[in-house]
Amino acid sequence: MKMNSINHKIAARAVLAALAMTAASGSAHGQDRIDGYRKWSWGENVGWMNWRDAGTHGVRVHDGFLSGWVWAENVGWISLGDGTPGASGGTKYGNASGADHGVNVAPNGNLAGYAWGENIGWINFSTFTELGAFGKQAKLNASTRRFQGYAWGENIGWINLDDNANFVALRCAADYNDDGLSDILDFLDFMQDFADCDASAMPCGAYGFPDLSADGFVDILDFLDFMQVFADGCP
Ligand SMILES: [Ca+2]
Ligand SMILES: [Ca+2]
Repeated sequence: MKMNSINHKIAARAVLAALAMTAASGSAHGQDRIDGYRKWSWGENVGWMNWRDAGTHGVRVHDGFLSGWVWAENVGWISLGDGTPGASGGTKYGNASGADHGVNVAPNGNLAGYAWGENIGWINFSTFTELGAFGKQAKLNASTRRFQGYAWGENIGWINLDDNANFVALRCAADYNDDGLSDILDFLDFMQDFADCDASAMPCGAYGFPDLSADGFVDILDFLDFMQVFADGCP
């Protein structure tokens, strides 16, 4: 174990009391991946779209924006953003030019901005003006941890995030090893990555993201975050 990480851990313990409420509330998550079973949207003219399986380039949900690639079986790759938004101090995509395009997530969950399909052009996620009156704007529902509503592709029409059987949901954080179950193996696999990764860059370890708090190192706060999500379980 490196000295600086030991210092990190000592420092973390010192501030633990002050941060315990934050950790317990589960509000310190950095980024979420897409669930292994609930990863599909439907394009009326382009068929199924997989939000998850581009490996390390799969879709990620950050605080305030999305990143990564969707694979559409009939029209290829769609970029939701490169993960480094350039507007508002790096907290959102400006969408004023193609160089800083991407999908933003408002505090109320409404999506906005543009995705780019290599074969299909722009996809507009800012559908509140047209669909807000019906509650069908594209959005991320924080309570159900799934996407809902509709986006609009300039060349492909409506993209449906609203189907009740096939939709895109955030991975349950308690399922650390991503096998669809929340059980003791997740605890053990988290502990292994926790021990292996320390101050390493993410992804690290067998399952990639023991730095739940996304603060750049793996310490007691991540352990507490994981204990909380593990206790919360999966739906
Ligand atoms: Ca599991
Ligand atoms: Ca951390």
